[in-house]
Amino acid sequence: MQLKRDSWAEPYKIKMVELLKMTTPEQRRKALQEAGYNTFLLKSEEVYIDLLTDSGTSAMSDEQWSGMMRGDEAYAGSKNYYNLEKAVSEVYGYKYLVPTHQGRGAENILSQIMIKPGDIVPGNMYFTTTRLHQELAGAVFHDVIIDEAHDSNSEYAFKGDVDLNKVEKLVQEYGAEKIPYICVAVTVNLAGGQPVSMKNLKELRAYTAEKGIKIMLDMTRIAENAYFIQQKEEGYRLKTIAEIVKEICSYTDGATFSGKKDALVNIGGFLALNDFDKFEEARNMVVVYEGLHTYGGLAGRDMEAMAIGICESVQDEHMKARIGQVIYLGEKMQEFGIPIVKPIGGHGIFVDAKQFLPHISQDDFPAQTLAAEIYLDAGIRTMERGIVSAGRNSKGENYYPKLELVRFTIPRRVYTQAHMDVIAESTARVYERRNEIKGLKMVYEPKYLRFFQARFEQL
Ligand code: PM9
Repeated sequence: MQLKRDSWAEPYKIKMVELLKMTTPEQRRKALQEAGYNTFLLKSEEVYIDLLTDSGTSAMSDEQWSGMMRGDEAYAGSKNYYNLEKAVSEVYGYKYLVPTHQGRGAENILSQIMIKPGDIVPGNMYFTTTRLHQELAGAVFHDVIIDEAHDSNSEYAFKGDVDLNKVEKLVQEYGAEKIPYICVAVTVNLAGGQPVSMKNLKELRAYTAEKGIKIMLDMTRIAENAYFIQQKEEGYRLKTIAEIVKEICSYTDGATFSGKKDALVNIGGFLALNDFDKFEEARNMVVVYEGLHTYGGLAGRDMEAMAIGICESVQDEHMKARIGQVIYLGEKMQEFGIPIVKPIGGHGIFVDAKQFLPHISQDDFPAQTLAAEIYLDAGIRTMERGIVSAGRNSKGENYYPKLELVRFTIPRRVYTQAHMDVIAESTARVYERRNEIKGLKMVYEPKYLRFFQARFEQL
């Protein structure tokens, strides 16, 4: 079911602009070759519309920029840390805060303080950095998301939900004592920005409380998840995003957060916990990897901007425009017949490369190929979210994810409706010539998180 359409006009006006460079097809072909057909290796200057990620790419508000000027750059006890602590406690309700330079800094610390070698960590679909930190700490990740999440055509409203039967099976097989926590992401990035329902979270809380298993939230895009609950879940239509966000957190024991998404900042993250002993461990560990526990790798000004961004992220009118823009692009693409993940998710449009390029086998990287072709057409940069991102298992074998996607990620408060039109039209042009497109072969593969730095050549 699609969300009801009404105006999503932006609740802000534009005060400053950044000029973009337009390139010729020849320039783009050369740039792509030099980048080894990996959009991560393009120079930003070579890109016209940058949909690589919504991470650290949003536009800050005038309030956030003025907060930057109030940076208290003391080594210890900066007032901006206390402002951030207050925002995290008031907006999310967590008791203890450990700031980190970004999300994966928090994932590293959480994994190290919670996981013992041989443990099992269930999660509602893997995320690249999250799973890697769990594995480096000695755990094996198990996907417990509902089956619908792996089907790009399923219209189920809450494709991020955890399948409790899958969790119960793991408990039966390994024992609850082998499961330090369940990692629940809101929204689920690699499923297409798909939300988790409050009903599912409540059920999971009841189940884990009985078994003595903790729930750790990946709350990187929690406000977007809250918007879908408000719009689609019975009983939440009259609740504010802020109320829903707080309720989600109330069913969990702690969270990792990349402030670079929801919180509208270019850098920043944190680990939040409710258990004092675990907080003590984390607070001690942060000084090894990030910096003192009152800055965690961040400048005072970055903490201030994040504190303000957290409050802006849960404003209803902001979220309505944010998701409204994503839906606008998704509907435009559907008008052109372009196969996308349904329903339209929170932070971008995920084009189904298996359906777009059915003649290219997964071993020839259809999503990587499609991201390269999209760049060639008009200089739009997207990201592969398929077999390259999925990487290899502990035996060195490739994972073969069911979803082979190209993510058109929309930075917050950055692009206009006309940009969305250009993106859809460019993608439609590539769709028209899809039968001429050939796959890629990987010629360089880094050991960790290969999608960032791998290089390819055309077949
Ligand atoms: N997500 C994204 O583009 C950044 C680069 S890809 C690794 O989607 C979730 C759900 C994320 C996420 C980053 C992180 C890590 C954790 N969880 O990038 O370290 O989407 O701040 O956060 C990216 P950091």
